[in-house]
Amino acid sequence: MSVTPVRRPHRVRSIFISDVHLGYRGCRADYLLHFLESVEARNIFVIGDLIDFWSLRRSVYWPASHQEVLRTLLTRARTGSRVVYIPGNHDELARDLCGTRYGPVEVHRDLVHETADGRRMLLLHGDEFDEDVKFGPLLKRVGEAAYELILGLNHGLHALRRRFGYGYWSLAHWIKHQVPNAVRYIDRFEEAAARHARTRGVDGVICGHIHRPAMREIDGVLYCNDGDWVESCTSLVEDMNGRLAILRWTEQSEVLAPTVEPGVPALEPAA
Ligand SMILES: [Mn+2]
Repeated sequence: MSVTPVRRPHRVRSIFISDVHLGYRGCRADYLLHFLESVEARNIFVIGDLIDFWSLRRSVYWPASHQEVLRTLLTRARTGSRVVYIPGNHDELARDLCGTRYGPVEVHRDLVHETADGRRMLLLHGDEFDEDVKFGPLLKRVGEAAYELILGLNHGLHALRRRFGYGYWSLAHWIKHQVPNAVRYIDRFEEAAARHARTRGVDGVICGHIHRPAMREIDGVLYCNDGDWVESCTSLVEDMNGRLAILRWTEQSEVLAPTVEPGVPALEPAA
């Protein structure tokens, strides 16, 4: 009997993922599963919107790959990784569990993580800042409707691109960069997050929520957003020396950031 050889995984200190949106049609569980198989991490931080209960309430969608993501995370927690779950707004039902454990998984409202090089990073989902960036209810509703539409288009476009052999490309991501209002929203969100980190006296913040991966310094605070697994297919990783980077993981994998830190994390094959 032949066994398919598995490439040895990369080894990192921590991975930070958020906005997986299991139960939502646009979730790229396939890329995420491949990422989780390829990377061995001491710490796995899941920073909100792991399960999209909003979408599940509208229609139940739960393919095997979505179940597999949960199974993989639980298996990692049982086999030596520290797995921390910080629920977001789409899975706020789970916020009742904050401060307790779900089996081998720690559940927190937010958490300070110290990197290998001693930086204290505040981990939270990011919907905490919705009030700071609000544009009013009408614009918010229009924005949400447009967003749904864009994700729908993105899904179709991706299927088409795949058929013709092109790699993943995010329409929603592209549009967010084109629309000035969206860009202003992103700026306001990032600034609010950095302000909050400063008042908490930490060196930086790691969040998700806006599906916009980023790593930049804002007034002396390191703002990191690990992105999402609907559009960007990104995670933040910390290497053994505490260096942080944003990885995109689709057919092609690439380092999107750092833009403020020298070097890229050393992705060492596991021994
Ligand atoms: Mn969210």
